[in-house]
Amino acid sequence: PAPYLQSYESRLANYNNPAARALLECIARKQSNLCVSVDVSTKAKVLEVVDAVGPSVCLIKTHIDIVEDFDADLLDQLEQLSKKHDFLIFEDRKFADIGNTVVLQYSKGVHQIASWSHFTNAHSVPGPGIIAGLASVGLPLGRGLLLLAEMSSEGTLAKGEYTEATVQMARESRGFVVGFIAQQRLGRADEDFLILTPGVQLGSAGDSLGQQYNTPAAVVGKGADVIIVGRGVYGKAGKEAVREEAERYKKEGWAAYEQRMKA
Ligand code: BMP
Repeated sequence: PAPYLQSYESRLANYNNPAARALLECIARKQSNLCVSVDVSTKAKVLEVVDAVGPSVCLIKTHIDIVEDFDADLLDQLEQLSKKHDFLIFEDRKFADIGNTVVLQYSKGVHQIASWSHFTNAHSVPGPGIIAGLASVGLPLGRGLLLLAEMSSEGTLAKGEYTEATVQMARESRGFVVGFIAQQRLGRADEDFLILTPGVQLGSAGDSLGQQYNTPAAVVGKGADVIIVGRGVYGKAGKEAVREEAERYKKEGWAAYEQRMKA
């Protein structure tokens, strides 16, 4: 069968990148293909949500630039929580500039993303120089890159030839580019890329600003290896409700994976 129809453990053989390997191992160990997107804007709230969902996730996705009271202590505490609960970290930075600029944005500034985030992502629109730039910083640190090949939002231009060209760019940098942010399996049947899919929620079709949702079962059925859920989890009121919701998505995501393996 195609690589993506095999178990997460067996797919380890297809990856040299340390971040991709650590993610596959974590998914298998925790039986979780859930990534929670923690899109909240204070340090206390970030840490509360991460502590609540930590046991249920393989990956925490951040938008670190929305945290009003960001400081280095937040990064220390995030790292402690990642050890306590056993998950990896993905800063959803969506780099989109020339190679020289993204080198600086990835390694310097207030956030120093490369120093703490196992994964980050980039748009392919500038061309391969963006990958070369990010790789020059990230590869020595064992980081992994995801390319935005598709988006979940209504009217996205990331489709068709753009998506295909993005897959081709990934093929040419396989040591660092480990997969895609996408809505479905991409690449040839004999290729193995990690597919991380946002726009996932149970019981909502979308929001008022163009977001479009599918269920965990639907996206895993189309090839998602990791489901990314934001408001569907952190949007619940209270730490206990957030914890319960994360467990619910974890179970849904894993059941869908087991279903896919049977196909
Ligand atoms: P929510 O589940 O609350 O709609 O959040 C989705 C998250 O995934 C947001 O952080 C958003 O930035 C991100 N995202 C997305 O929704 N669609 C994409 O195509 C790519 C993304 O990174």
